Amino acid sequence: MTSLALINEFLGQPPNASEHGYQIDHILEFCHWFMGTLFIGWSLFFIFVLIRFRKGRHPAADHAGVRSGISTHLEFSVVLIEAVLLLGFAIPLWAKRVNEFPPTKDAIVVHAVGQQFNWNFHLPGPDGQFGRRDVRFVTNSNPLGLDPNDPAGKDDIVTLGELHVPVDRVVIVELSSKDVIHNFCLPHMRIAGDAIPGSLIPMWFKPIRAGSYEVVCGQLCGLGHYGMKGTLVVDTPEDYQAWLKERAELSGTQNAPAPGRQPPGGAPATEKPAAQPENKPAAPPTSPSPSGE
Ligand SMILES: [Cu+2]
Repeated sequence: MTSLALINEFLGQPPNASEHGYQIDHILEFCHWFMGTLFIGWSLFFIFVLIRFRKGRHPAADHAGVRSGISTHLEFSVVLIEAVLLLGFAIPLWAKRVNEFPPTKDAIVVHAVGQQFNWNFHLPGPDGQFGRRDVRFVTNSNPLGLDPNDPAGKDDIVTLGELHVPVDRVVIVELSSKDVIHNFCLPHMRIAGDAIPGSLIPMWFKPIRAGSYEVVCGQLCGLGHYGMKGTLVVDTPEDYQAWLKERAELSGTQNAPAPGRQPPGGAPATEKPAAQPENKPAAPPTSPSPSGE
């Protein structure tokens, strides 16, 4: 399926790194070829009509119009192809993404919280339980408002701008936002989802290639939107365990670890400033974290 990358590549689509991505690429590729063919076909037809029905040849209008059925057949074929694309490919693929979530016990579950203009990531730590979050506890050093009195949150891992996941494991990202609507977009994983204040919106993907990938905000969210980028590092299982261990040790020494540290064995990532703008969210940041994952 990688040989499909012709128009996609030409239009700047980055190489796919997720399990389901080739299906998205397949539809994009087909749609681009189909639309290109239609564009050329209709353009040629338009030019033909301009010449064929010019005033010099037809001084008086012909009110009977077209007598052949070719155009009807052509238009019906276009409608048919579009219906097959929509009903046969696009809707089933979408339904699969949103309805058929893999079981959380086999997945890496992560919370991604958008804020102007950064991505925060919250991992449950060794106990597998997300600590409670409350807007009352939000400070510069505790950007997600982790409750210091909740034992489940003691080992939680919070990072700014950089998320590590292991390769070949399903990742479920639960999205929310501290201020305005953002969009958590992973172009290489062919997936994106809105991050909305007060909501917890899940999305999932399975990375199949280790490497360092861009996380962007896909929703115009303010003046600094252009800079709202992060890094998704897809590690080998060994590197991932080493990173988890390092972060767990860090979270044992401080409640919310300073962001932007270079992980061992991780791919290079942009250093993010530790200081964040003081953000008093207008809405509660998220609903309480779901437990038991
Ligand atoms: Cu944003």
